[in-house]
Amino acid sequence: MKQQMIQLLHEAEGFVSGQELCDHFGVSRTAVWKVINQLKEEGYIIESVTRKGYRLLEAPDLMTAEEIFAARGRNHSACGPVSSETPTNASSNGALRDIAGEKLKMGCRILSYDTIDSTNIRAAKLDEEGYPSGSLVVSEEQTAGKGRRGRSWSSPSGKGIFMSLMIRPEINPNHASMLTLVAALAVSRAISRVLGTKLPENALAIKWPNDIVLNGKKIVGILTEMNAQMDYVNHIVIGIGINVHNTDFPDDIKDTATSLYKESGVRIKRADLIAAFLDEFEHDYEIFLKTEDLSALQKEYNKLLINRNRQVKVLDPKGEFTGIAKGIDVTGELLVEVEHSGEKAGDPAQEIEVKKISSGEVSVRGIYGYV
Ligand code: BT5
Repeated sequence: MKQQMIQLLHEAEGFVSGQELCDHFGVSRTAVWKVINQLKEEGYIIESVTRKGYRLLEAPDLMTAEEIFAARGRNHSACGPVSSETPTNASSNGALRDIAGEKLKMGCRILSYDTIDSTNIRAAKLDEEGYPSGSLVVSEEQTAGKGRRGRSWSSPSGKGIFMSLMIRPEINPNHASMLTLVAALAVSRAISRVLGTKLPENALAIKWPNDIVLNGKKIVGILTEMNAQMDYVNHIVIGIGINVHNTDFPDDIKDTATSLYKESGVRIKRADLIAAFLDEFEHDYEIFLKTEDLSALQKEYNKLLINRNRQVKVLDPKGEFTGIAKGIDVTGELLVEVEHSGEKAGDPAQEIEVKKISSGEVSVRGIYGYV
């Protein structure tokens, strides 16, 4: 009843009468009043006026299923029903896979935690528990937030968005790493949508392959993990960490990390950003599934690419080298132009080799500073 009450209050244009709520839920006025009080305790600001009823003035900054669905409802009427924590379809045998042309429902189930080790670890279990593709895990805090290759992700309580989306795409496992780039694009668009003109123009950029930077500092990290056989994807988890309200950071990242609040001065509602991400990702994922490459998204990604036409250092285990990053190709590999001098000094015949960098093996650093 609480969940539906939140939904009703969000959807109402003005007041909802006490009688309407009693009739809707088939309960007494006292029962309605009790739930309203419970919501007030959780931070909802609800006005109650005799003979008019109840009106939601402000919802708290919670990342619950109710708040995320309410936020989606405001800009995306085609969103599915309010989620429950209970899986409805106990199938992990491939019957429920994401196929191009079918209606995809990202965020169709939302599991929301106060604290968790890592949302990626939890989301990886959803498949065998029978949750549908598109289920989302969110947490206020992570005690063991993961970065790539054993690194960690700073995840203090209430400061950020820590979320993981479990999907079952019907794609070749070799194409899965491109989904990190699809997600990066969707997060960038979602941030632009929510903060709009509050951000300076061109302040938001992508550092290939998985960081989003704002004014040259990292605000988003993405960790995509796959469970697959040689030719078959069981499931993929896309984990996204976004620094939202942070005002300070641990020493080791204080020079390279920032938050949406620090850069814009605006305190957004995290549910709004999650809702915008789900809309954007649903859209781009559908496009990606059609071709299993980035042909339709490459241009937009390259526009946002901070490394583009800049000198980068490629930390390849086979040997470091520097070159000029030119952008991604349709498979998401970064094209880096490397200049080879001619045999003799002063030889004008310089050769330019274009190396393709795939995200699994190497990392790319700017020559000066973090980006
Ligand atoms: C990433 O790794 O950037 C991927 C981070 C993914 C985090 C999300 S949160 C939800 C989901 N659940 C998880 O357990 N993980 C995902 P990588 O490119 O390896 O970057 C990690 C590095 O970024 C660290 O070694 C630090 O230097 C830096 N870092 C750590 N926390 C940060 C933060 N909050 N903001 C900016 N930089 C950070």
